[in-house]
Amino acid sequence: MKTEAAVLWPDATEWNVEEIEIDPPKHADEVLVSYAASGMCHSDEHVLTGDLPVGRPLVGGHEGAGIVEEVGPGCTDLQPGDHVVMGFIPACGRCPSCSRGQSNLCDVGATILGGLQTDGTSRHHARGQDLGIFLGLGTFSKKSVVNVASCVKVDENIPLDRACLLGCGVTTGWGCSVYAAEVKPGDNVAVIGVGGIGASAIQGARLAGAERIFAIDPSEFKRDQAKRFGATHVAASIQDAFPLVQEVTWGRMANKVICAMGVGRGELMADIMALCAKRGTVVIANIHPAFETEVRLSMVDLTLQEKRIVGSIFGSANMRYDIPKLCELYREGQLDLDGMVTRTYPLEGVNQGYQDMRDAANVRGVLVY
Ligand code: CXF
Ligand code: ZN
Repeated sequence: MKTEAAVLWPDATEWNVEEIEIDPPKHADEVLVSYAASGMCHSDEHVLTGDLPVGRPLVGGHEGAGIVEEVGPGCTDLQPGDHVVMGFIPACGRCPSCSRGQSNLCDVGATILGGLQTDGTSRHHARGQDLGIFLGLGTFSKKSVVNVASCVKVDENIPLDRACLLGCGVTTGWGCSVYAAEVKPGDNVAVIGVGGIGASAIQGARLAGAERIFAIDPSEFKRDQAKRFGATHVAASIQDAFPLVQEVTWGRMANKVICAMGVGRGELMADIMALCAKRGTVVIANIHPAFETEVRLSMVDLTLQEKRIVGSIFGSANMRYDIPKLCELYREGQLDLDGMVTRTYPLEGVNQGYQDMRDAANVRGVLVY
């Protein structure tokens, strides 16, 4: 069947929206999903810039939600009509990581990252070539064939153009505060970068009972947005944040620091660590350039003050538990997804959406199909 998708071709510097051909689901673990919406996460931009080296041609997008249209032969996990949010890392439920309750590190994720189906073939084609689908999803397409391990069934009453954010940014940010940083009531928390992840980390810190939340972003618009999600203090830079955090916490600094700026830079680490309290935790949720190996860091600071640096992917969350839970928090008015969506675009507006992200005009842009 034919559908429309935003494709990244070799050497291209922007997304090309065009007609592509999709095969039907071939195996019992494959389903055809008609996407309703896709968030525009920074990671797709990292693919475009090469900070995340992923093979091309590639259908972009990995923050989607939609309705199952067709299931593969023998599939019993899902049925046509089911509403699903796509987890950007599949959770097979059987591998050692899933069995241990760490489905964000699922082994199937490694096979799907390259953008093919688990049997190593492709269901997506254009211009006589096979197409990869980013993270096994390709949500910058109106339809896609995906693995059941990537799908989380959700209640039909959650709007899909909001639920899509749970497939990456919101669960990542919320989980960074709640799981990776383990924010406790009364903690002082600093969140660096107020995009989709940062805005959600602020909400997670608020829900976990943080006393003060410092949001750090050079954009005035984003600093203003941060306040609506629960930030108590704002600063335009890490350097500006230092005296502020120092003064407000009587020199004790932030118990938890969450790095959520679009692209991390190793040379900033020493200044980031200076924001962190004794026995505090710095969570690295953002992407650094794939080949960066150098970091400016005082190692003695780690020993003498017992500071910790923790990496986190997908907020260290378990999507089959956390995505339905976040749907409930949204329904109960405790998680603000509506405020996260600054602007929606049609699929053809994908390049405009990313330009708006570069211009810091979006907390999150969403493509609505
Ligand atoms: C990223 C993390 C690195 C691999 C690609 C996806 N996370 C979400 O945007
Ligand atoms: Zn993402």
